[in-house]
Amino acid sequence: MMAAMNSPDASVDVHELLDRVRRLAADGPATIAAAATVDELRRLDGEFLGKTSVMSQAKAAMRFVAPEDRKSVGGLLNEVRTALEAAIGQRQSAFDSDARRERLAAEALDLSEVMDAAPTGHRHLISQTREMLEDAFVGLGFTVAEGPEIETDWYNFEALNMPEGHPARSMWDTLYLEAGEPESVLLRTHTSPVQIRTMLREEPPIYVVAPGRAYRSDTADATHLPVFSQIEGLVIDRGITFADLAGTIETFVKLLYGSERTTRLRPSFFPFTEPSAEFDMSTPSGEWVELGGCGMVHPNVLRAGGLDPEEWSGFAFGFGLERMAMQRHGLDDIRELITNDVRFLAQF
Ligand code: FA5
Repeated sequence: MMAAMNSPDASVDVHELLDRVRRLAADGPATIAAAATVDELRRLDGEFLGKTSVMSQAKAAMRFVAPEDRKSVGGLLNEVRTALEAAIGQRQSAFDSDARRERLAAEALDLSEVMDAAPTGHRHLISQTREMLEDAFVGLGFTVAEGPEIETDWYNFEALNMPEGHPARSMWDTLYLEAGEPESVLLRTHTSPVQIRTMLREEPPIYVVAPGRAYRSDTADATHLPVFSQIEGLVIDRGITFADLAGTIETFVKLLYGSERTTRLRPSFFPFTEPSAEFDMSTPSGEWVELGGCGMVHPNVLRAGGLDPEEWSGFAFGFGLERMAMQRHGLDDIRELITNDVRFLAQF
């Protein structure tokens, strides 16, 4: 295409220079594409296009090219330069995107380790205690019943042999709800209303436990919470005696706490049981701790539950789950169970 004129400057061999430009045009892009590092690319950039490069020398030698050939020689030089620059640009952007990918990979939060190490959580101690008790009683042939936390006065008091104005109602500091007749709807003060609900729903023989929350306007202290959990037990069958009650309590305490523990019953009073007792459990230090109340189901309660006291007899018990958990784990303040301090809860 072009013919360089003979150079008047013997030191510049334009032909040879253009040959080198052509060789560069042929090999340069592949060499650039093969540059392994940014530094190598920079070096090639200098070598191919820098001040002392063949391309710069060729450009400087344009003055030795015959004027009629300058256009084509100039075109060639432009073409080659453009091709080399494009190759360098391409390689550079490949390096840039590699670097970006690496940086993103380095900055990415690898949560897999954290996830592996993160605790998955577990049931709250009160839930664990409830489930353990349910399992123990199911193992003794009981079923698990439930009742509502919002109750009527009838289920919570009246059907349990505490008619309106009965002084025993003051045993429980009741939280009433503003619904219906004044003082007719309340937060149940114990799980005993489930006794009535179960008798009205099921035919005897009845062997149920009913765990659940109870509410009292008690001020929280080391052994009391205004919202706490109880588990109620009710057995109705023919010929049930106080000895069955004592035996059942002894059995589940040994099941839950170990065979070295024993129980005792102390006379007490509940309007819905007659006779009534409070039951205590022995501790390793030889003391007794109160777990709950119990007794033989009062005839009036059987009647409220639609049963004939001449035909059926039974016993009932109710005790506090938090107190039970405290005993099992040696806790001295019931409030720790509800403050939701993970450091405390994680221990169980
Ligand atoms: C009752 O609630 C009777 N319903 C128990 C019962 C059932 C007797 C069936 C006879 C037949 P009492 O108020 O004593 O009884 O409560 C029983 C247990 O609940 C207590 O022994 C205690 O373990 C727990 N408890 C009572 N009040 C609280 C409270 N404020 N905080 C935590 N636990 C409590």
